[in-house]
Amino acid sequence: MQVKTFRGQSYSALLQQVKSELGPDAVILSSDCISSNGKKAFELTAALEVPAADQEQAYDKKQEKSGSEDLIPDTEPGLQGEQWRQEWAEFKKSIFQMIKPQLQGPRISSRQKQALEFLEKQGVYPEVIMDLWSRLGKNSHLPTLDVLSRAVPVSSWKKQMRQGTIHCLMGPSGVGKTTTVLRLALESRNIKPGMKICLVNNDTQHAGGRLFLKHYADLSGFSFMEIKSAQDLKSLKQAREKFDLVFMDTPGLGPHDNVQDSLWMKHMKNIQRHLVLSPVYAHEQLDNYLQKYSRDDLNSLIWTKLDEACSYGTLVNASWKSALPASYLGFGKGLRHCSTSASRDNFWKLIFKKKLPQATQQEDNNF
Ligand SMILES: Nc1nc2c(ncn2[C@@H]2O[C@H](COP(=O)(O)OP(=O)(O)OP(=O)(O)O)[C@@H](O)[C@H]2O)c(=O)[nH]1
Ligand SMILES: [Mg+2]
Repeated sequence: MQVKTFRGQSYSALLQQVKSELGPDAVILSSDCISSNGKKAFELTAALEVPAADQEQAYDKKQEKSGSEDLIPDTEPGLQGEQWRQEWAEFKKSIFQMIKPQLQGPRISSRQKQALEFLEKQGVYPEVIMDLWSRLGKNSHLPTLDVLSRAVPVSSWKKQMRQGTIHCLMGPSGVGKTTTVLRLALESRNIKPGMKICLVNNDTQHAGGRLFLKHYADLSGFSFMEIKSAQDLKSLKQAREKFDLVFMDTPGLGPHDNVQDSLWMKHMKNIQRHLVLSPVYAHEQLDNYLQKYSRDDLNSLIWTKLDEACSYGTLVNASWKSALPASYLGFGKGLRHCSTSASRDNFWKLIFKKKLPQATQQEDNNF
C-alpha cells in the first residue's frame, strides 16, 4: 500500500492533487484542518493499494538505480553453465519420472528392480539407471553384482600399485589429498613390507600440508622430497630409479585454475594420476571436477570423507560416467584405521547398505 500526506490552502485543490498523483482509486484515510504559519490550512492523508507484481517492479527499478543489481550475477558465464547443468539434471529427472510407468525395458527380476529403485533414491542419474537396467536384462544369466561391476568399475589399490612407480594425487582443495598420500604409503608398506617409499611435496601453496607430510614421512621412515619447478623434475626421475614407490601430493585447484597447466600434467610422463573426490560435494560439482580433470589423464578415483556423506549414489555416477575405477576409500579423520583399498564387496556394501568399509589393520607406527 502506498500512503501519502498532502497539505494545502484549499480542500478541493488537495482532492484534485490526490487524484492526479495517486489516481482515481486512492482512498482518503484522514483529513484535518491545521494551522500553518498562523494561517488556516488543510491536511489530507490518502492511500492506494498497489498489486504485489507492481510493487516488485517498482522495487526492481529502485534497486537498479541504487546499483545493487550488479550483485546479482545472473549474466556471469560460469554461473550460467552451472545453472544450465543443474536445470538439465532436474529436467532429466522429471522426464524419467514421467516416462517410468510406461517403460517397457527388458525383463529383470523384482529384486533387481528394487535395487535399481534404491539406486535412484540415492541420486544415481536416470541415464545410469536405464543403462544398468538394460545390462541386467541382457545378462539375466549373470549375478546382479557381476553386471553392475562391469558398468561401474572397482579396482583395488593393490592393482593400481603394481601399475607404476610414481603416483600423483590431485583434486579439489581440502578433499583429503595429503591425508590420502600418507594413508596410501602406509597401506602399500602394509601390502609389501620393506618397500622403499618416497613422499613428494608439490604443494607450494600451503606450508601446513608440506610440514604435515614431512613430519609423518620422518615418523614413518619414508623418504621426503620437494618439487617446486620443472627443473626439480630431474630429481624425481632419479627417485623413480631409487624407490619402489613414489607418492606425490599436489596443491588443490580452484574453479578457475587450469589443470592442464600444472607441473604434473604438463611435464610428467609415465606417472599414475588419481583424482581424489568426496561424495559430500554436490552432484553438479563432482561432474564439474570430472570434466576438468580429463579422463584420459587419470588412472583411478579415490573417495574420501565417506563418513561425512549420507548417500553414495554419486560414486556410481562418477565411475559410470568416466569408466574410471574406484581404487581407495577413506572414511575418517585420522591416518590409521579409517581407509582401505576398494573392493567389489566393500564398494557395493557402501552403496546398498550404507555400511562403511572395514579399515585395513595396519601395524602400529609411531602415531
Ligand atoms: N571426516 C573425514 N575427514 C577427512 C578424511 N580425509 C581427510 N580428512 C580431513 O580433511 C581435512 C583436509 O585434509 P587434507 O589431507 O589436508 O586435504 P588436502 O586435499 O590435502 O587439502 P589442501 O592441500 O588444502 O588442498 C583434514 O582435516 C583431514 O583430517 C576422511 O576420510 N574423513
Ligand atoms: Mg594438502
